[in-house]
Amino acid sequence: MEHLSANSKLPDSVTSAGYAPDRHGVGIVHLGLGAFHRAHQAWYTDSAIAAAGGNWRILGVSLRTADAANALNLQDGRYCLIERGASRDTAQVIDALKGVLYAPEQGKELLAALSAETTRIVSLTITEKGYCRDVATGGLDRNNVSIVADLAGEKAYPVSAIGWIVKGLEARRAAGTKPFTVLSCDNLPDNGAVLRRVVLEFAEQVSSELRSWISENTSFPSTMVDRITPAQTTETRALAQRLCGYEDLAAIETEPFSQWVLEDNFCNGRPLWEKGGALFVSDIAAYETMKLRMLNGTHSMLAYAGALSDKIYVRDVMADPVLRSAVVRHMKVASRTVPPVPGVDLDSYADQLCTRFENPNIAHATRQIAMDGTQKLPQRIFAPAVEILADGLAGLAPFAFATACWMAFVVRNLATLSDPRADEIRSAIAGLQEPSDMVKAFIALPGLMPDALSGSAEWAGLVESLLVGLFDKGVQATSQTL
Ligand code: CS2
Repeated sequence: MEHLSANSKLPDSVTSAGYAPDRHGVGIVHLGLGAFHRAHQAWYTDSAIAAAGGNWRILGVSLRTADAANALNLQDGRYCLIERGASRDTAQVIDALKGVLYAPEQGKELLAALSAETTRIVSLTITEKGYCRDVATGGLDRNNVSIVADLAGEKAYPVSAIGWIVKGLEARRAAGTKPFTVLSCDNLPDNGAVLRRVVLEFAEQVSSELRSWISENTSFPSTMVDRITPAQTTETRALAQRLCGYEDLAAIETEPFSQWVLEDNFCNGRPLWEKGGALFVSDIAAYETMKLRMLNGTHSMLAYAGALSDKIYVRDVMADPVLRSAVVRHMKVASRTVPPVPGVDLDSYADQLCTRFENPNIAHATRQIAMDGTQKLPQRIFAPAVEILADGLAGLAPFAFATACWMAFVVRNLATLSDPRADEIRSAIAGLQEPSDMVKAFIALPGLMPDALSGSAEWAGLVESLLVGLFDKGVQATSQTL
């Protein structure tokens, strides 16, 4: 079977944005070319170029594995994005991606791309752990192995995304080239400020002049990104083949819903993403809080509760009446911590989230969401729990339930845990038998929980009684005690 490429003749049922890709140069370098970027920012960029033109195609960068680069380069950067609604699938071929560099082997090319005057934005989807933050300070983690290696200049080129951004900006400063905007598209509150801080702290280690130059000339807008996008599977590829008639190793499936809210603070121009439906606002904090606490917080809770009760996908969790009511309960209490969001009714938002989670055609694995709990729970679960606690104890139980489910999941999956703090957790938990000791050990993990929770006897007691329930009676019975 022939693979998808620039020359492919697509069936009428497959759409494309309709511009001539070769007439548009690259303006964006994107670090972290996973499924999410291909379903989200690349799709918006495709619409923006089609509607308003501009040299805004994307050069993708894979920092860790070569698979996406190999697949996409074979296909001239093209891939099929399949929108899976509850009742129908639609396919679109995306032309925004010019090609992909595999950073560990193409350092020279990547540095050239980051230095090029034509590169005006460097965007990132590197997941929470990619920011290499120190859990205690929120600044750069100087003990992170990639950061240590990059600061010591051990290799010819950086390994971390942060190291690459600073290297690119350093080269631009030296050459007298305007900086690029650095655009975080990860699920972190105030993601622009988080990124700015780690970049500046890294740059300070290079020289304080570089730090000041970045601080004065580069912008780091915050963004809220949303589109549920499962990891690619063999079924995704088979579906793409059926819909577009070509083999597509880079195909992605996603839901119809999509949202992108950005601060309009770009130091070197930007695509007209609003033509693709993005929303530019002066302050995105409320949107971010809503999404992180109502969507992602509930996602984490249902991922652990679901994995503990052998539910493979989010939709399977939603099909279980007890777990579905836990989902509704969690969203409701989380919504109490969300400030007013312009034009959004939080009850309708919650209803819409349930429909999205129930989508029968989205196979979003609970185990995918369950990864990296130590990186996700602080902003999704612990931050709103602190606000609820400040108002009295009522309403705290759903957050304690989510936390206990995470702990039970970790205990059950200790040997295979996928989390950057897995080794530390294993040594803290190993050999413990009593739930009370486990809860103490989890709470004692440095920097994991805010002091208001780690110092609260009520919180520890609530989490412990729920953890005992999970071990003794299981997820459903314990959830029903809330
Ligand atoms: C999920 C998110 O894996 C996870 O942790 O909660 O990836 C979620 O699907 C997206 O943020 C939806 O926009």
